[in-house]
Amino acid sequence: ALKALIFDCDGTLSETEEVHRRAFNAAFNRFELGWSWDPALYGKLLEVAGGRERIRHYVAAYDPPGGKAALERLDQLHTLKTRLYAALIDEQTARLRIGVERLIDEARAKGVRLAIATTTSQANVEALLMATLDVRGLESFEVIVTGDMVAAKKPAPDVYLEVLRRLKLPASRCLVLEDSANGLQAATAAGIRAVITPSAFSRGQEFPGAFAVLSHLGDPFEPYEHLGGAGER
Ligand code: XBP
Ligand code: MG
Repeated sequence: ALKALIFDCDGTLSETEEVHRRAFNAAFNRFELGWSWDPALYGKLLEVAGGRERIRHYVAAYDPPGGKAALERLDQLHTLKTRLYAALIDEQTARLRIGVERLIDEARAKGVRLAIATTTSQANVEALLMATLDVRGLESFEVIVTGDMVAAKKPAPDVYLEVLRRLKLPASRCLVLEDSANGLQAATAAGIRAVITPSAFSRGQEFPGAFAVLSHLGDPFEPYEHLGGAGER
């Protein structure tokens, strides 16, 4: 039987990638870099997981002005981005994606264990859980493994393997919920089945080998076709 659900954070629990994008731009602004990542560019940059890694990749691939100086202050730049992200999460009243809260509550009621495997930091996960579910959010997830706890970030399987190790469960007893091709690759490499709910930034991607691809985790719509199409949406 299914023993645990393992959630990705960004894009899966909530549409946080847009908040990350704004936090990156605000940090670039404060550092007077004159850089701005528009949604189209950010969609491409998301191929590289991890904020620091993403900035490094941007400098290497796009050679923007001030790139070298920015890399010398990469830690400060990314720390500021994390602070700005937390502030945005708090003030913008972040919301969980459709069906997420119900799934968390139903899993807990049935004794299915809950974990998070993410590239982002513990501080960012906690900011989101507190802003959306308050203490219940923090209490619901038994294990939270973040990118800085392991050697390699997604699409490497490390975060998922570490979650399995901490839960003391085999991959076959778990199900992953992910939003991106990178995340799917990580889960698959760890041997865990993954249900994909594409997010605003990953909607165009392909998800080879996904257990299922659903537009969201909400309740299935009960069709009323046999009653003449009433209730269609
Ligand atoms: C999410 C990410 C993260 C965030 C930025 O990947 O790629 O890097 O965009 O987070 P996933 P940090 O949802 O697959 O875990 O700046 O905190 O690294
Ligand atoms: Mg994600």
